[in-house]
Amino acid sequence: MKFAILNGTIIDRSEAKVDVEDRGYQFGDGVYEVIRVYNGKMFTPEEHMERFVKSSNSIGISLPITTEHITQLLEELIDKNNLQLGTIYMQITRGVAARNHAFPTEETVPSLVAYTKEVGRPAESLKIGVKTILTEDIRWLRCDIKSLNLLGNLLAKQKAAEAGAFEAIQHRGQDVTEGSSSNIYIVKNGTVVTHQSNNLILKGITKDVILDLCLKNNIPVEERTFTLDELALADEVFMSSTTAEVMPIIEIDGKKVRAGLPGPVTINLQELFVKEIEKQCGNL
Ligand code: PSZ
Repeated sequence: MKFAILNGTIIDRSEAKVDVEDRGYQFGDGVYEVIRVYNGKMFTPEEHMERFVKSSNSIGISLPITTEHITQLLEELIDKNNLQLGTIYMQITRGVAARNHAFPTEETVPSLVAYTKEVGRPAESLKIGVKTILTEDIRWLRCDIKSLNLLGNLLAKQKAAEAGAFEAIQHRGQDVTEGSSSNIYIVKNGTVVTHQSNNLILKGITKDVILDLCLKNNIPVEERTFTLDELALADEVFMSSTTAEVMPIIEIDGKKVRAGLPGPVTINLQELFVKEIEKQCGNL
């Protein structure tokens, strides 16, 4: 039997249901997190918890229980579900109330849900890299909030899927922002370049780890906007996310990057990233 967390209690997964008037269901009025689990241990849990609080506070939802309590419940959930390698999905919504755009009264209790999923590492893709497509970024202007409203991201990812690609790289006019569910990097003359963390992208936890690894290993980094032209002329391109880790990009809109092979800086960062995982969660 599998378990899930519903409003502070661990219950049978199949009993974890919310009302049709939950504001998450009707409006996408909530925020979420996806946390990686390796060897039954969460990777960067504090960082995810901090972003969860930040996202949720930015839309005026306060967590009904402390982050320490949530973390403890998540650890218990991993245990009860015998999760070794996978993810935790966690979301909070403004709760259940009669449908109305304006926020409900103070007494409305937020709905907090979490469950686990077994997910392997994308070993083959990490080795050979993935194909991507380009698409205009049509999302709203608060992409820094990890909101449940993902329609723009879904449409982008679907376009990629239909083209047989792994990810869609989004751009606002000439400026590259981020993937549909990842951050995007180019490497030029040994320097790693990625969009600065502002309202136009999600501040990836994986991105933070990668930038920290660059700093500690004397790999030059620039956090700034880069253009489609720079992307086309890059020596290497890669993406990052909680499940994709440091993923080489070998094709963009049918054009090969570096003759279709992952580059040395990308491979170096992959190795450093694995060491960081092993430091926190034990050998892979
Ligand atoms: O399983 C998956 O496919 C996942 S788990 C997390 C993501 C995908 N993506 C998170 C994400 C995102 O949705 C957007 C729009 N930008 C960047 C990221 C990367 O964030 P982290 O590194 O925190 O996962």
